Amino acid sequence: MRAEIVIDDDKGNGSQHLSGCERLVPDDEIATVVQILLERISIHTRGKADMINIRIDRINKAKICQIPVLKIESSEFLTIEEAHNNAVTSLMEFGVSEIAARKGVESIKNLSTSMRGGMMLDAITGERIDNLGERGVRLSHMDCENESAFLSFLAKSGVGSEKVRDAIVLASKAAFAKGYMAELCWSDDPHYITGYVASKKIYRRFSPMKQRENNIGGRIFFVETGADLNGLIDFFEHSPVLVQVPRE
Ligand code: WAQ
Ligand code: MG
Repeated sequence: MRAEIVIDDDKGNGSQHLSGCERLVPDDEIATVVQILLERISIHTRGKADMINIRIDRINKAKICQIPVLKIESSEFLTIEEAHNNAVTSLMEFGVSEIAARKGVESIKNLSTSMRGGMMLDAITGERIDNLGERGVRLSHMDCENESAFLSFLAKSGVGSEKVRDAIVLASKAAFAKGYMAELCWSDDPHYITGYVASKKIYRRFSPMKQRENNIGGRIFFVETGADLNGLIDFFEHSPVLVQVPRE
């Protein structure tokens, strides 16, 4: 089953989406995870939410794909500019052209308000290729296969928050898609300044990617030229995946 919680601060007309999270679990764990997600959301919003949506869907178990987690690396820089330049270098190492990588950074920097999803850019030209406007593409139907094994894998990699957990699950799912080349992200949370660049194999964290108190963040998915865009979006939005960590 898939349990999803979405919170809005405007009685649900959707314009001010605050946050959301989801889990893919067997039937008998639904009640427990809904409780966990509710607790998590009340910590995040400190009672600010006007509307909380809980949605539970049945997932066809046979359609669930088990995929490997990305390898985690972290690096810190003195300035945002230095972090951005190194993020661009990593994107180039992962097959993105310099022009496209720089356009990616600028596209997030130039947002006047955060999107709910991410933009898809051609990895060579840097042109935006989705037509999903201000919403962007939103990945869902993803979770880690084994929560405690996943958390100990994160701890061993020197990371640990819910934010990182979610970002690594998302980036690992994205990286498994046909036509995907790389991803660039930083958070819209005003207190969170670490971002990352991901490839098909690596999740590389960079800090600082933005100024503290800045509440604009975003995601860019760099796509191979000529990829099946609709297939890619369909995989992102609908294919259920569970992310596996290496065996001890
Ligand atoms: N699918 C696609 N894009 C999304 C999704 C989604 N499910 N959720 C958020 N986004 C986009 C959207 O444009 C947000 O504004 C932006 O990403 C940032 O979202 O290793 O917390 O949830 O220390 O604020 C990365 C670093 C944290 C973690 C990312 O993103 C680490 C984060 P946020
Ligand atoms: Mg956020």
